[in-house]
Amino acid sequence: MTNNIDLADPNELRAALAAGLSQMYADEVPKYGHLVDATERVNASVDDDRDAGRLGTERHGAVRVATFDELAQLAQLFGLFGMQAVGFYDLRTSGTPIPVVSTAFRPIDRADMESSPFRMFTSTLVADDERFFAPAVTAELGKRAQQRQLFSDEIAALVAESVAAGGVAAQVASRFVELAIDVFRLNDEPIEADWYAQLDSVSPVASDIAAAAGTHLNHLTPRVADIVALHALMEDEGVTMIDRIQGPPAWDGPDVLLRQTSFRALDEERTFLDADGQQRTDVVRVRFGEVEQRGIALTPEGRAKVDDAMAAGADAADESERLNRIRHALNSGLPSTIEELVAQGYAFGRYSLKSGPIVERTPIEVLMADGVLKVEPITYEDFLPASAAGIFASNLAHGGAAVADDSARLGDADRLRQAVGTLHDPYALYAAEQQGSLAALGR
Ligand code: OOG
Ligand code: NI
Repeated sequence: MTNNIDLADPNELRAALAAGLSQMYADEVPKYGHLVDATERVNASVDDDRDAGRLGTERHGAVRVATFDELAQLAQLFGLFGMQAVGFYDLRTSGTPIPVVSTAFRPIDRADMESSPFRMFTSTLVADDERFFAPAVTAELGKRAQQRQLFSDEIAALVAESVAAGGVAAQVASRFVELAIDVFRLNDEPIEADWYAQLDSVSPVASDIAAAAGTHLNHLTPRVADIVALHALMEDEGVTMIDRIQGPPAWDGPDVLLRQTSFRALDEERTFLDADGQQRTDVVRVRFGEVEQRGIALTPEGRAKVDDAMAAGADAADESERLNRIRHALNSGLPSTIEELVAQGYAFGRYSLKSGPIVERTPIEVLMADGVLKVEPITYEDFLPASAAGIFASNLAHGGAAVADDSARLGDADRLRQAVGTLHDPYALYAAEQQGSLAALGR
């Protein structure tokens, strides 16, 4: 039997979700509106046509959940918006270990990304990691997780129906988007003060995630064409930014990977419930504003060069020294043109015909040298664990308890993979896109 219900286009659903979340976040965090406005001004003044068609609406969000079951629920929800899980990030292996593992939900096809460039960095608390949580705390986390509900009954039913139907019925699309946005709205149920404090002493990320009754958007990040200009503009306009721009700085070659910076977490009022039953208002600092600039996607070889360069800056005396060292290492470690980066296997590019025809069996190098083919950078659509850890850490009120062993626990990658169904490897996606561009030329 054929199913004749009319399904909504996931690209349109995703665009509506991104726009709705942006509106909601501007209401919740007024400085976000300022950031978006400043980003638009910088983008209008920068002469760079890379991804120009999508810069205005491009955002990534960040959310955090308490269990792998909750992650599985979000994977279903995001799947209906055309967003798949890509990449695994273990935030416990960083300078300031955070007790979460993460992935990013995003479109995996170029055309879908162009249509609506929205992604969600999604972190899951590893509640049974005994390096962070005493057994009693793990048990309590588990008990409370059973009781909390990310989804209202209405959206839970819509998700189940839609998954079964292979998409969201067009006639319920706007209600579905509205309810999905509500999943990420800050909820105002009072937070148990003692439980909050207990988690907070382990990590402020743990208390943010697991002491609340649901999840909420942690930040929403616009993409800017010149992050250095944006950082300076925000400071000029009276917004204190963190002092560092994370990620590989400008060098002789094209922008690579991802650069990010943020403004400090804002004091926000929350209602707490004391043990004696009294309610009081207190201030927390967990949400913030972040902005990013994206460059070319790198292969594992290119990535290793950048990681080495970043390490070369690690023990510099100050920020300008750090940037100089990294720049120097990048300039001496990598070729500086897109063509060479791609040809030498350091970066991913999209080949297209510049002036034909292609004589069969001519090697790519010759076609490039003869000006028959051209190559454009494939944009890095993912995240960087060191920057993510830096962004988490620079905005926390405190670092949490010290953890002696910050190695990865491999089993948790498998748990994350199981929760999301399919976990895509970012390198494989970029490589397939490059290969696809060559195949399309008939080679
Ligand atoms: C996520 C931090 C990481 C990024 O852009 O790297 C992140 C969080 O704070 O929940 O958003
Ligand atoms: Ni972010």
